[in-house]
Amino acid sequence: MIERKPLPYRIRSFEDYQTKYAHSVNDPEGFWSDIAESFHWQQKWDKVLEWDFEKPEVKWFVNGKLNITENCLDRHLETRGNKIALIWEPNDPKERFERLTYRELYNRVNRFANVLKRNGVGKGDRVCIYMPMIPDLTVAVLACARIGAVHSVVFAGFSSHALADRIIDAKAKMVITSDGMYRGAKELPVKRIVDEALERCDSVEKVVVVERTRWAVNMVDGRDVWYHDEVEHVGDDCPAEQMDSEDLLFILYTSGSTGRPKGVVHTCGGYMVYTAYSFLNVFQYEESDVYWCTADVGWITGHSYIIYGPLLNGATTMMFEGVPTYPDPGRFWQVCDKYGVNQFYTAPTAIRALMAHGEDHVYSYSLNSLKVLGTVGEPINEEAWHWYNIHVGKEQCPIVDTWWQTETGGIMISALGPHSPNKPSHAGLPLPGIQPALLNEKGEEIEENEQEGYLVMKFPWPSILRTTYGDHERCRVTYFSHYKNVYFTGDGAKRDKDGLYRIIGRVDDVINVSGHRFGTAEIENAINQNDNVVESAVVGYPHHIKGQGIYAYIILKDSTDTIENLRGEITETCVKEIGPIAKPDKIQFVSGLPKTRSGKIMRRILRKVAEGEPDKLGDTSTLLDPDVVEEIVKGAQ
Ligand code: 7RM
Repeated sequence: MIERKPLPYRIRSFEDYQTKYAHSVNDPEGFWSDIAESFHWQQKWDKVLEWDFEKPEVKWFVNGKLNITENCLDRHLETRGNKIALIWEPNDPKERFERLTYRELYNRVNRFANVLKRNGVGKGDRVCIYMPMIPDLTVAVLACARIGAVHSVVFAGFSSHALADRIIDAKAKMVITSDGMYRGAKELPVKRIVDEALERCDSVEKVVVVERTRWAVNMVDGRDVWYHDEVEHVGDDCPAEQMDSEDLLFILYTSGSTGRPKGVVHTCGGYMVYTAYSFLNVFQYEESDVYWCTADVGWITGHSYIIYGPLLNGATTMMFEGVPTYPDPGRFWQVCDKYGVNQFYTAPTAIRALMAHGEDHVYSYSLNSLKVLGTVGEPINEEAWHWYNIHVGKEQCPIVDTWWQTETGGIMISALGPHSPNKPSHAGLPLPGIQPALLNEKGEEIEENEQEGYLVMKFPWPSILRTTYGDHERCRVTYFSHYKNVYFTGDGAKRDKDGLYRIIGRVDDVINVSGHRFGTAEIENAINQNDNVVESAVVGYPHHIKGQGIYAYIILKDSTDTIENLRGEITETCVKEIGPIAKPDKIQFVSGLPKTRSGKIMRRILRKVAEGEPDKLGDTSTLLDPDVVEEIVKGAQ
């Protein structure tokens, strides 16, 4: 067997971390070019970095040519051809699981890529992928990357309306989907949702349908094709398209503080280098390990740490179709034992949900294979951190609390396995190459520790977003205009005496429900679609499982319907406009909203009421109608 080269970017100790961190700040270009050298480039870059946060414009590995799938697949064939690349665990534990070697995955990606071409997709075309967590989802993503098509994966929990919005914004030429899907005890008519969405989408010419549930579905003549029919007509090999380092790799929609989700754009070279580097170091993956991230590929975590990061390192990565509590709350741990999982990466909301079911479900399994535990998506409270550490990790596994965003492409602040400090509820230190800072209200940097401020990044890293699709100005305004010459994260954070970061949460109108981001304006828009609604205001409030819950204050039109009916109708409107994940947890009908004289809703007041602290409303003297506050406090749930 040909020897597998040790990866040059592995960090092996805290001392190593400190040396590399210093190097990354003193000579960022030298630091990143050393790492980038270990990938396969069809043509080397001329320049490591060009950047200007004013415009904003960031270019990494300028004029470098590559294809990320050659780095995920082709280059492993010689040394890892028979190694398992992907393990798939179905929703139903009684259904057969799947394992694909690197060679098998390579073959499937090539054939899928040829099906895309056969159906008119080429370099630069946008392809929307709306699918359950099955191996073909990963194959479809990589097939797009293989031919240079830009993938836009939409989480299959989004409604047909939300899907249509995303297809229209990206002007997608094709949709890849499945007949149906299973998720826990639920079944979802995926293809029907696509059909509904496409009533509004002119750009889509073809729909490729992958079989999952074998349900009868409607196939539109000339538009819809079955994958299993198409694949009969294509060859086994598909050459990897040559991509410029800065060509688009994918778009992923995420919510911001305005009503419309934005298409975060990532490009080929920088995203490849950063996801590979961060995966290896945060999880301290070793060659024969089995790694499992429980996220859905529909979110950035799935893109970077189910697909790209692991495969770039030749790792064995798992995909799980189901949910943590099906058929029982021991499912995660049963699956860990079944495959001997070494690194396990999940969300605090899942940990809290399982915590509520008690430790017995954990104790039924050995969990002896676990080495590193990870969390992502929201702050992890200390209670959940300790539960995870004691009952799952048996106090033997470092917990990597990974802070990052759709926009950052990869993990920014986190422990590196056991090699850097690990403290409950603290993400910890920045990875080498990442230069965070805290700013005060005036935008001045806070140099001291034990201080709190707005979290920003002072220097670009390879997987920083490049733009928001079709609207560069929006990217500039959202991330680069609040404070000069930095990237603004939208989060508040605190630094402890040792410089470890603790993320406090969003400082904008974004709420984080079970690790899913929503703009309050986005949910308000949905609620306002209901004919009975005059106006609404949405805020987040602390929720014991979801982290934050959705609290909606709603002004109704005169109606003969009962309040309970209206409550149900409005909830249904949210499901229709966004999806079941956007259902309000609490709805309070009010006669007015607290507004300033200029007509702005004072959310601070609504937040305090929702948090159950009506005695801490602060100054209400600038309100147009102070009486309305009294009514709201009285009517609060
Ligand atoms: C990866 C992801 C991003 C927002 C981010 C934070 C919050 C994420 C953590 C966290 C505290 C963490 N992308 N967030 N990770 N807060 N500790 N470890 O979640 O774009 O969907 O969300 O999530 O507020 O800005 S995301």
